[in-house]
Parts: sequence; C-alpha cells; structure tokens
Amino acid sequence: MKTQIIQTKRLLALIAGLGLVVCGTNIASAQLLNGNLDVTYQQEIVPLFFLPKPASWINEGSRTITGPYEDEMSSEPWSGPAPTPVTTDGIGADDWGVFFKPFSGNLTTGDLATGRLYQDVFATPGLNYQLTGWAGAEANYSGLIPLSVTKSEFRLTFFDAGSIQLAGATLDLVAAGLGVANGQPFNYKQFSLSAIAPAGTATVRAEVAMIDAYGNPAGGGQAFVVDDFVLSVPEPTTLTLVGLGLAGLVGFRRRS
Ligand SMILES: [Ca+2]
Ligand SMILES: [Ca+2]
Repeated sequence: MKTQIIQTKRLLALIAGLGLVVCGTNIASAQLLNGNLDVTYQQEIVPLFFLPKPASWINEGSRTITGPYEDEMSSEPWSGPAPTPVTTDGIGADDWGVFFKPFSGNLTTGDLATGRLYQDVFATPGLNYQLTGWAGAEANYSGLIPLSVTKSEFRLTFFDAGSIQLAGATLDLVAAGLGVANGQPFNYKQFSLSAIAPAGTATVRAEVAMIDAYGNPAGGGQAFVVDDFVLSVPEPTTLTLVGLGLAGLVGFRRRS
C-alpha cells in the first residue's frame, strides 16, 4: 500500500512537471519585429538626402548641444556579416545591420552624439526577459578609448500601462568585451542580458545605445555596428522540471 502511494505521488509529480514544461513553452512568445534589421525604410537625414534605417524600430539621435538629428545611425549592407547570423531579408537579399556614427559628435565643442535604437513589446510581470544581439566596433571607436565618456549599451527597460518607467537592466558592452580582438569583422560578438519584469509591467523595451560619442581625434575606422537581436523568455526552469519529471519516472519504474 505504501509503495502504491509513493508510486502515485511520483506519477503526479511527473505529470505536474511535464505540464509546467508545456506552459513554459507557451509563454515564450516575446518577439521583436525585424530583429535581424534587414528590412529598411528611407529616412530623410537632411532636406532631400535620404538614408536607410531599420523598419519596425524607433531610432532617436540627439547631440548634447545642438539637439535632435537624423545622422546618428543608418542601415548598411556591410554591417551585418558573419559571424553574426547570415540572413537574406534585405533588399537584394542582403544582410543589413546598423552603423552608429560616433564621429557625428565632437569632443572639443562638447556636442556629443547619442543614438538609441529600440522596440517596445508587450510583457508580463514576473517573467524573465532576455535580449541577445551582436555588436562590433572598429579600433578607433570613441567608446574604446580608455576612460572615454562614450558608453555602448544593451538595455532592457520595463514600463507600466501608463508608460511610466519601471526597473530594467543595462549591459556595458565595452566591459563585456566589445572591441576585444577575435579575428572577426568588427570583432563582432554576441552579447546578452536578462531581467525579470516587475509588478505592473505592461511592456518591455529592447534597446541598443551609443551614448556621448565623438569623432576620434586620431581618425581611423570608428564604426560601432549591431545586428541580429532576439528578445525571448528563457525557460531556466524547464530543464529542472524535465529533470524532476525524469527522476519521478525513474523512481516510478524502479518501484513497479
Ligand atoms: Ca547578420
Ligand atoms: Ca541583418
């Protein structure tokens, strides 16, 4: 009788575990539009001069002194190569990425350049959101100058239904290895950060930012480039639950 009770408990644990695994799969639905940045539109940069920018994303450019401007970034077919995922959704089946332009800021005058690229997605309190994306930089990018004021970041920021900002998380890309040589174009690497949506969350903002950048007085290649973003709800509990379920199954079989 005792053995039967143990068997029943383990079977229930197994079923519960598998049920939660299924639920976990269903909730992982956060998705960015045009995460691979391949789809572009034509943005007027200055009167009658247009450049492509990524569709479905908000881009904001501003300089410390002179304010908003449009030439803080543009989409480029050369900025999304391997080792980033090779995709073909762009015009001419090209793999487009985004090219941030630090040299549109000026350290001498203090008119520093900030560019933000972001997208807001509906989110659920209590879930763990993960943003992954690829970033690279040429050697003379102002963000790589020792003690530079320039910051290069991936961010997750949560907002409530009234667009009031809640908690979030920031990844300092330089501290995480941006620019460290790896033999790849732009020394491209994949980065990720995650954060749990606090109570009251309605949306999560996935963002990449170049903050307070400037033209390197030394000249040279200064591109800061990004591509291939994915927003997801990781399921760290899934493997644990599968483990529990299997443990229950093993226990169940052993006793039968
Ligand atoms: Ca790519
Ligand atoms: Ca791309």
